Amino acid sequence: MTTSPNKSTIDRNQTLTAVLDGLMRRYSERVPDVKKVFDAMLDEGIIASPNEIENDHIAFRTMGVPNLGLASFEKIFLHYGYEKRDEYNFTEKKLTAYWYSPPARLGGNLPRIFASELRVDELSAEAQRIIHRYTDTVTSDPVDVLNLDDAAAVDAFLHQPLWQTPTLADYRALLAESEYAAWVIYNRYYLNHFTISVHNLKPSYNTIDEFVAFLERRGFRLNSAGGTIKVSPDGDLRQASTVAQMLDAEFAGGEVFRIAGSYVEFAERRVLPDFRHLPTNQITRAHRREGFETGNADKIFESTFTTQTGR
Ligand code: OOG
Ligand code: NI
Repeated sequence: MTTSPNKSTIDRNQTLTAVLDGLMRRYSERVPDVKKVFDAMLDEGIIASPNEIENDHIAFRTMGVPNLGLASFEKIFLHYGYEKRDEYNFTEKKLTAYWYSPPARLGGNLPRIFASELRVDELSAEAQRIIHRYTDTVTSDPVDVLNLDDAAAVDAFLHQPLWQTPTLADYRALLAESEYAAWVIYNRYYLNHFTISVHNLKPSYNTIDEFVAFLERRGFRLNSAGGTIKVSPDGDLRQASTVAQMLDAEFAGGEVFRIAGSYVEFAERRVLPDFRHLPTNQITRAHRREGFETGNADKIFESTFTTQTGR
């Protein structure tokens, strides 16, 4: 008996890698801070090439309506072998999120996925009407007719309009009630952020405090909601993020308005107490704090909110 992977597993690995590369490419084009962070890290001698950076996780936002939302979106990454893990609830923001662990078969160093969904039925009748005006044109789950083994098709799907371009009036009405709703109605499945694993950088930059100090010295504007560094109650997941890039967005009828796009996140996952005796060169992802933290995430969402972008 051989245990070598069958052809379809190899194909899926390649498709997943191509899909992730496509997401990163378009995201880097849209978010100048990505290159600016890489350039600052190169200039400081933290890295010799951006390829050395470990991507801790990527994040997506969805509208919780029939045929869309997490139930539809997650099918893409479950197909490539991601596994659905813990649920997180954000009562005030009316959001549900899950994280997905990457398939171990590729060495286990692929990004985790954090995906969230707006509980549209908890919004005001007016906001629900606005959202449904766009999303009701999606009358069957678009992922069901997508060939998930075709990387180019998946890449196109993730970057295509799922519904009509909103009017500026609708965008503003949503913004007043749910900044998340406004973000998704315009940005859809565009990558919301990627995340630099700070703990795997070289000493003097491998804690979030040191890395944030470096970013601030270099003039990056960081999300201050709940404090610049968000710390989980166990102390082992520490996160910070930039304030979202502003984009000149064209709305239906040609009106242009500056809106929040995507941002960059930084995460330090500390070694779990049981493994702190291990020598550094034996530490892998399995020895570090896993998953996410509701209290941290609640504030990181605000990286795209007017309270941060308008500071
Ligand atoms: C996600 C915010 C939460 C994290 O790492 O906890 C998050 C978002 O802004 O969509 O990224
Ligand atoms: Ni994140």
